[in-house]
Amino acid sequence: MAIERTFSIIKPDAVAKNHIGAIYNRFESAGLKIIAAKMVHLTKEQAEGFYAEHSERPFFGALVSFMTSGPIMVQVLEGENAVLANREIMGATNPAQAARGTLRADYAASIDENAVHGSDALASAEREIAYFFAADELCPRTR
Ligand code: RTP
Ligand code: MG
Repeated sequence: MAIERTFSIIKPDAVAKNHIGAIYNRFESAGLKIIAAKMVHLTKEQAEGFYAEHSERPFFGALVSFMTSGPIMVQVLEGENAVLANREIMGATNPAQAARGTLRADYAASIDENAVHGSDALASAEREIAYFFAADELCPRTR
């Protein structure tokens, strides 16, 4: 098993509903370690840059508007197969299709306001981590 790092966001809906602690508990219970974290309120430019791959999609404007509607928590998770492990903890993009016990089944109201983001591959994880964190802000565990 490979130790990986992935990038995670607790989106404005879940922050507003006070679910930060419950969501961190899911990560830690699954063996993922939080090695960097901060709260930020994205500007329009920051949200557009982060989701640039979706800029031609019909939902892009709504996505940017939602992601700038309030503060978010951004974090780096480290652990065995962290990219896929976090995607499994999150559940499907549309909470109506998310498996029972996943974050989106439990905390997301709709496909537009779906509680969490997680990198979908190692390459996007590297890019997304670097978008929000300087290298010296990561605190790998030594114990
Ligand atoms: P995320 O990037 O936020 O972790 O979500 P994801 O990989 O599961 O989904 P992705 O395809 O990357 O889409 C990014 C976000 O855009 C919104 N979306 N809306 N209305 C729609 O059809 C639609 N499709 C996607 C969702 O908020 C999704 O999380
Ligand atoms: Mg995605």
